[in-house]
This record gives sequence, structure tokens and C-alpha cells, in this order.
Amino acid sequence: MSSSAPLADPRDGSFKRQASSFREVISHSHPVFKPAASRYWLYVSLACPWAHRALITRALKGLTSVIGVSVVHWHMDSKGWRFLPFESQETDNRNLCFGPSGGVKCLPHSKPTNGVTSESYRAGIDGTIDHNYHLSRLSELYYKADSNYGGRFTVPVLWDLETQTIVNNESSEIIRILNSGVFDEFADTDTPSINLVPQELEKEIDEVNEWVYDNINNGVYKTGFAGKQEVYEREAANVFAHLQKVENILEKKYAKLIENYGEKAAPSKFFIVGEQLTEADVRLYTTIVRFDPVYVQHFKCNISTIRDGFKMLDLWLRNIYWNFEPFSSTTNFDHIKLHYTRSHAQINPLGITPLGPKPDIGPL
Ligand SMILES: N[C@@H](CCC(=O)N[C@@H](CS)C(=O)NCC(=O)O)C(=O)O
Repeated sequence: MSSSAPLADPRDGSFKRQASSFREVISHSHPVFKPAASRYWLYVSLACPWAHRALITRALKGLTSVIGVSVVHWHMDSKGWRFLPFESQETDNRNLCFGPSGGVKCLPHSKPTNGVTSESYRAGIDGTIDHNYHLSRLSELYYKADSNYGGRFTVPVLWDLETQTIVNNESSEIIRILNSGVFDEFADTDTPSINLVPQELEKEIDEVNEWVYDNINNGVYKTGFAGKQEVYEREAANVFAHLQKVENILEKKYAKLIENYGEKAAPSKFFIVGEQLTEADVRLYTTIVRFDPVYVQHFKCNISTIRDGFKMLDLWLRNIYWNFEPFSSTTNFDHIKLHYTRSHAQINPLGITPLGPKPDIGPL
């Protein structure tokens, strides 16, 4: 199957996301996929909000030395994602795969222009090689798992090195697997243990995730890939209505935190569900951090920026980015800006990457 950027359905102009195909779990009772250190691997794009969820969760759970990472090149062409060529200057240093972002540096500010082209193969900057099999395309990994595979070749992929197959390629399930506790015995002991889906908040987390997914995470894609004016207008208005819904929740929450704990302590409890960091923050973050840098202009979500139109959401974003390393150390603004602006020829045929906004994210 060809893999150029997904297009709107020509019948009604709407964008519909394909369901993921590999849906296994890792657990002691699973007949094949048992928990183990160094057995599983993540294939990600640093540009992709769905893959970003998995990287953040891996780091928050202290699993960076337990599960390795390979990073595809930021540019997605008509054959999908690719790795850096094995002959590229990168030494096959597996230690780098155990950093928060697979050895590709994440800096607070982007510098994406400067003559960078889709043919730039700067080792450890534009992506990495496939450390396990030296494949050149992500599609080859999918065919290795299933030679009859007929779907899209998406990231993230949670890969089993032992049986050489895909365990799961659905990010919402991958992050539940990583959070489930099955890897806790192997986790870094210097990372404080965190449960991103505590039982008492699970129902609320699921509820928030559901409407955030449909209206915000996927909402920006439905807006950006809309093939008709009326579809675009409906989807864009819907995204902003739901950003306002988040803003209202955060505004009430912050006022209450100040009342209960004072101005100084409030930020340490400022999260979308409850008073602790949860999966709902992880899933909302990967869209909101991309919003001003790309979704505003590239997906035409430009009724307002987050920084100018949603003060509480912006405060929540900056608080998470600057105070929680697993978020900043996995957020790569270069990959984010370059990927979207250079990979979707139907949206940006000349592939020119805008310089702004400056900065990518405001200071704390
Ligand atoms: N449902 C999947 C969606 C993943 C997804 O759509 N990833 C995009 C990148 S942001 C991708 O790899 N697209 C490649 C393609 O569609 O060919 C998940 O959440 O894991």
C-alpha cells in the first residue's frame, strides 16, 4: 500500500484515521509477550504526537534503559517513514538508544531552516539508523512482522526483539502497557515511581481522554486534512470550542489550588485530572506543545494561538515542559516543524518552513 500523507475522503471531504492492527499486551500471563529488560524496542518519530506519548511515558516510568528507541527521519515521503542509511556516519552505538529520545538531542528552541533538506542525513540529529536490523524503511519492519500487512506503516511501534514481531502499534495501548507495572522491577531506581492511571482517577482520565482525543488530538488532523471548506470550518470551530472547554476546567482548577494551597504550591498540583500528573496530561500535552509551532499555520487552526488565547492552558503547558524532564527531553521542535511542513505536499507544496513562532514555547 502506498503511504503518502493521508488524504481526506473525496466523498465528504473528511479525514478518517485508520484503526491500528497489532493489539497485543505484555504481561506475565501472556503466552508469548512476557515482561523482560532489553527484549522490547520502540520505533518512533519525534514529530509524531502519538509516538511522543510513548516516549514520555517510557521516560516517566524510568524505562529508558529497559526499552531501546530508534528514531525515523523527520521527513515522510511517498513510501512512508525511513531510517538514516546504515552507511551514514553514525556509529552503531546502542547506548544512545537508551536516552529519552533515542540519542537525538531535544533542545528548547528550533532551528529548522538553514539549508536543511529532506535529504539531510545528520546522524543523531535528523533521526537514527534502525539499530536492530539496519532496515531502511519502517515498512520493512511491518513486513517482517507480517508479510501480508496491508495497512499504513505508522509509528509508534512496540517491537519484540525475541519473536521479531510487533506487539502493538496503537499508542493509547502502548502507554497503558508501559504504565501497567509489568516493567517496574527493571525500572531505574532513581526515577520516582509514578502511576499515570491511578484507580481512583481512572474513570475521569478515560472520560477526558475520549473527548480530548476526538476533538483536540485528532481534531487538529481533521481540520488540517479537511478537503472541503465547510468541513474545515466545522472542524476548526470544534477544536477551539474544546480548547475553551479545557481552558475553563484549568481556570477553575487553578483558582481552587490557590485557595487551598497558596500561589507557590499551586503549580506543582496543576494538572487536568486530580492534583497529580496523569495519562490525561501526557495525551493532551503532545498536541498542545505542537499547537503554536505547527497546527496554527500548517493545519490552519489559527483562530488564536495557545499563548495568546488560552492563558491557563499555556501556563499548564509551560509548567509541564519546564518542570518535568521527560516532557522537555522528548520534545524536538526541529522534527516537529520540519516533518509537518515538508511532508504534506498537498498542504504545503513548496515545503517552506515558517521561521516562527518565536519562541517555540514560552519561558516558565
Ligand atoms: N492510532 C495510531 C496512529 C499513529 C499515526 O497515525 N502515526 C502517524 C504519524 S503522526 C504515522 O505514522 N503515519 C504514517 C502514515 O500514515 O503513513 C496511534 O495512536 O498509535
